Amino acid sequence: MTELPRTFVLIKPDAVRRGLVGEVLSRFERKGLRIVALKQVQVTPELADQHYAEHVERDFYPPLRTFITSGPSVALVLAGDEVVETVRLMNGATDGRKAAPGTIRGDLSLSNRENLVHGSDSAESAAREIALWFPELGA
Ligand code: RTP
Ligand code: MG
Repeated sequence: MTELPRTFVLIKPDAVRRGLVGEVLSRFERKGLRIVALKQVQVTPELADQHYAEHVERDFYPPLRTFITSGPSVALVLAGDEVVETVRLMNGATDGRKAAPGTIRGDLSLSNRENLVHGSDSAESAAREIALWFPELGA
């Protein structure tokens, strides 16, 4: 039997501050996705730089780094059929002001930066991010 695909999700510091961890987790659970791993993490600037390697040279990166290290986050690995695509659909567009109603960002965020959740954007990104955030899970 082949294993279900996995993705990496970060529930960002704004969601933790606003008491929305349960709301976000509940949406993924009710969808039928399985929580493979979950932990609270204080993101360091070094981990932020590794996670957002594709963005470190961008103008928006310095404030993004300040935000993502501003308090605890909750990191998780989810498994399910087409989980990478499903989580991206459920998260919604990057900018909460433009994200569709019914999505996590569309329902709960009004910000382009403080947008509550991260989801890996491809199977390759998921593999890289799971190895970075959950080395204890092994290869
Ligand atoms: P994520 O990586 O967090 O799942 O979000 P995404 O794919 O929808 O967006 P991405 O382009 O990868 O951007 C990563 C995160 O950077 C912040 N951001 N700020 N112009 C800005 O101020 C700006 N653009 C992006 C957001 O927190 C975004 O989720
Ligand atoms: Mg992204």
